[in-house]
Amino acid sequence: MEIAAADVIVTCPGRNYVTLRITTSDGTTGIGDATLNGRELAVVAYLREHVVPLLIGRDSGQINDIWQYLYRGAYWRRGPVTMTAIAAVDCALWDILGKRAGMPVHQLLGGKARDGVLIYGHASGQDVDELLEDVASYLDKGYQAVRVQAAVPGLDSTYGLHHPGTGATYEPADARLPTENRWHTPAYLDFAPEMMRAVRERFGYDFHLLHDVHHRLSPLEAAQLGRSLEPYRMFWIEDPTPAEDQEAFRTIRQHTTTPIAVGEVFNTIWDCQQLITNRLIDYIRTSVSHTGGISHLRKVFDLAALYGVRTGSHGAGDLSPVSFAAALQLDVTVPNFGIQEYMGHLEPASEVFRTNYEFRDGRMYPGDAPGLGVEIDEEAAAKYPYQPKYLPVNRLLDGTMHDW
Ligand code: GCO
Ligand code: MG
Repeated sequence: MEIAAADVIVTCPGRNYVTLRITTSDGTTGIGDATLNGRELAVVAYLREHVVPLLIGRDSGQINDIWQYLYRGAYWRRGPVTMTAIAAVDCALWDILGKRAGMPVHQLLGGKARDGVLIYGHASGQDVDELLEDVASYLDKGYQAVRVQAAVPGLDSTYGLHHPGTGATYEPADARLPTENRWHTPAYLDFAPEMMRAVRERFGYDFHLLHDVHHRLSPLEAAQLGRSLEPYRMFWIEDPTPAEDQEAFRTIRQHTTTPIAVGEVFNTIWDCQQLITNRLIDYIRTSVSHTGGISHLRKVFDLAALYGVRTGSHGAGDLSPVSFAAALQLDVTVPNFGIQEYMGHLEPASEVFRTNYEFRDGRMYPGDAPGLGVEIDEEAAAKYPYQPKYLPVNRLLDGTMHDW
């Protein structure tokens, strides 16, 4: 069925989201998430100016060819803007295919390999006591896996904590211009094992414990961290060092048995090829919306399966409900599924995006609606106009720019 129109919808129900909606000549619509946190309008322009004109008149069922056309045809390959735009097209086309077939996308991918997917929630606190209360609330809700972050004593601010008053989730893109944070690795390396000890002492070992380091350490520091956390049996530590230096993970690997997860900033299979084929990581965190859509992420996951690496996709609140629904469709089908991040979405996102996934006993179930199982309400979206917002930046105590 021919593609008749493609529209880019920008909205800010709690935070900014960019959604591509493709319409075929019989009126079927499909949507894909095109949100790139802090650089949203770059993807909007890429889609409107350089992708939409190429889609009109193409057969919406030729998902593979359209993917290759946009990837190879651009000549300038890869990169977050290009790959987020391609991802949005890919997801929207899978959505259309599912609706036309009357089947959920997971059925088109060969069917479910499990009923629901294990998710992890985000507990945090301004101090350890507050963190412990938050962990308790996740366990009470039935979560079987919890990521923990707490303010590092002596530092003014720490990434990944709930902002007071925003409810269940935090929002890193919090200001009109980037907030400046300060970082001191020694303070963090002292504190992290204390935090994990407190969590395990209070709640025991009968749930999965995760932690995000957000690219802030050197390989040796990361190795030290991994070792110091071994007694607390982490499910993973995430992004211990800057992800683009794939060889660095060999050093971490040689010194610790704490599992490593990496990849939320990767856009293609090439970005993680060495990490996977050299077995330098345990979980690959590439996402549907930043890694070229369902079609490309599936290839990443298949490569990972060959090397015993499991999936653990990024699912922060800046990946829209469209992205999360698409992630679930793929997660339920892959043999090497590990875990899926779920941060939830700030209200009023649920007014704009109608989802049909369901949380039960620590797992998320994608539902059986045709396509991706998520719809956007354009009238509701129009009530929440785009608000320019940036991610923070981070400096060492002497002012040197650092990873945030
Ligand atoms: C995570 C991530 C996020 C990112 C955010 C950037 O593990 O959930 O690190 O918090 O920083 O998605 O836009
Ligand atoms: Mg992360």
